[in-house]
Amino acid sequence: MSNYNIKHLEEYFKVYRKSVREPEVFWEEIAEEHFSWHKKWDKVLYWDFEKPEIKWYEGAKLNITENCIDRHLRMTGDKTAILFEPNNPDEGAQHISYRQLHERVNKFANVLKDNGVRKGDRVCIYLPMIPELAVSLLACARIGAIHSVVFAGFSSNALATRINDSDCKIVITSDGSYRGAKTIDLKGIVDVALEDCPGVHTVLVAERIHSDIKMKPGRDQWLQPLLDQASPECEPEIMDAEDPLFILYTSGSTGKPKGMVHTTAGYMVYTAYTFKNMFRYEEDDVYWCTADIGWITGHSYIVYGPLANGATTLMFEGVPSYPDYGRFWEIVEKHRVNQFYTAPTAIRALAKENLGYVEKYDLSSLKVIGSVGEPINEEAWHWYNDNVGKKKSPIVDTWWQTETGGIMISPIPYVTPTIPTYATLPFIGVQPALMDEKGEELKGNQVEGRLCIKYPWPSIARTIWGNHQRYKDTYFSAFAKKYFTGDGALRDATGYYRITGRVDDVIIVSGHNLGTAPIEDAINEHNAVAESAIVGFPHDIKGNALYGYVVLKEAGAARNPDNLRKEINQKITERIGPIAKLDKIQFATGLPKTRSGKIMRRILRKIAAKDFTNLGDTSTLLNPEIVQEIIDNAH
Ligand code: 7RM
Repeated sequence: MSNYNIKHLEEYFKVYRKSVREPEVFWEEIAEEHFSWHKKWDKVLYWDFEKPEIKWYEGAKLNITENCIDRHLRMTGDKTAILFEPNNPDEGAQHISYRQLHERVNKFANVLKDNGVRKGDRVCIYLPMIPELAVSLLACARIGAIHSVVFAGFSSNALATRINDSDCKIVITSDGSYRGAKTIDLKGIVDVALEDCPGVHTVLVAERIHSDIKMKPGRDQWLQPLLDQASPECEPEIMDAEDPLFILYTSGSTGKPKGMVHTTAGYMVYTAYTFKNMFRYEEDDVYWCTADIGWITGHSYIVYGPLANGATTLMFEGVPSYPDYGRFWEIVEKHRVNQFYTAPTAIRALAKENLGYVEKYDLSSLKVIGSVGEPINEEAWHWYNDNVGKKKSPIVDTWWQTETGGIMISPIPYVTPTIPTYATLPFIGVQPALMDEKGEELKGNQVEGRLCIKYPWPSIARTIWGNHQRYKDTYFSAFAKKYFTGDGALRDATGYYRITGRVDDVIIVSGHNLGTAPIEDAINEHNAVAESAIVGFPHDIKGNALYGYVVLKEAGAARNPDNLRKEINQKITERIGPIAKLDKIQFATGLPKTRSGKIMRRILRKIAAKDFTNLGDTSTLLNPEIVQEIIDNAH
């Protein structure tokens, strides 16, 4: 037996040891017993972290949508697969059964085929959190097309970059989206993006807000009439285990976003297995992850992981503050939600509001509550534990990344004792290592270093789309034969892990990863700007906020500084999106630089955090005098 469902701490340790001693035996049993295959693998694992190259279940044949949909039809075809809760509560929820999902996915898949999409083609999806979003991912997977979802909060510029990088010929979008009391003109954003995307020949448009949009003849088509005419049968394309399933972009510390490539079999096995264990999902549970499907959390733990387990997964279109700050809890009560998975930034935002918004609702259905996206601070952890979990539902603080595909370090609820701010123990099959600056592994407990993983797990991203060298440089070069996460972590006396945060130039703002370089590029596009540097500083809701130091070409240009600040943020909104706007902008006559010309961000970070002591050795700077000027003008 494969221990698919871990129930005790001793069992966890036993299975963990097995997964480390005999990883291939272990992952073979999991794959064999819990999924359907057209053909089994020839080899469970091939790996080489130096090349790097990783293959799981090589030779196996499958289609992930058969595992996520078809195989549930006979026993639980009428069970709700997707429970859609719209932005406006008065619109009423939609229950989409597995049978209905099957039909909708097949029809959508046929529409894609009719529009020339073939196995291996890339399809860009730019949709709000409506059922078509989940359906479109699965429709791509049905026919072996590679989906590339772009979060619908990104700007036209960011969208165009992603469309072109993966050479998408087709874009799926909607007329617009609802966001609380506002609407957003998604189709307008797509239209602007496509001015720079000559390769796109087709745009399929879902109708959501019934706005008056322009349809470009020969390129744009309304989705619904095509779906109405499509056949509800679509034979799944039989895929190889290592065929790409999707591309998802994530920001790096430098350069353009990285298109992380996830493949089929390993991703399926790992997301399904982690979903089952991290949320202790049982037959009739209603599971809700508040993330957007535009991020990896939504891919793995709204769509693929839950559906592979035949779960009911709730999809929420709206925001936590609309119609009021009680919305999350109203939804939990209304649908008797059993597992609730959200981000620390949402917890902190809600903790600021009146407790009455939480107390008003019956949250007794909750069994497990989760956190993801950034370190959860102690205060937020306690608020969540006391007011949402009522000190009885364990908090699963799940650490993982776009690149890891699934949860890597996390408590298993009702199994692993939790401590605030600790992600606790590695999941089955995950072998973490903490490294010192010299590249030596820190053995034993009570150590702190850079977090690496020394052995492959099934859902590790296999490459960066179109740039394998960058994949190697970013993840496999800092430490020999190890995957480097970019995070720091400590291991306490009992072997528990606590993630301390990024050690590179990625800043996590409200749970969104932002690279400093693209933001600086956007600022530097402003005519008045000579150069700039972005750092993060602590913010009580967002976790981190952005602080920009901006050097102007002519000092006098800051005569109307507030206006200039607005223009700079406008540039950022255009190039990246509103999530990357700066909270503070300080104009400076120069930036502290090393003799080799590198900006000393360490100093700028301290100043932004109002920590003016211990700025470290500034004598090696090219321009040490600038530091005092920057301190004097700091906000
Ligand atoms: C799932 C996701 C990845 C980065 C990662 C960390 C940070 C995520 C936690 C966390 C502390 C956590 N993917 N991070 N979860 N830090 N505790 N539980 O967020 O690619 O968007 O971000 O997020 O820095 O490297 S992601």
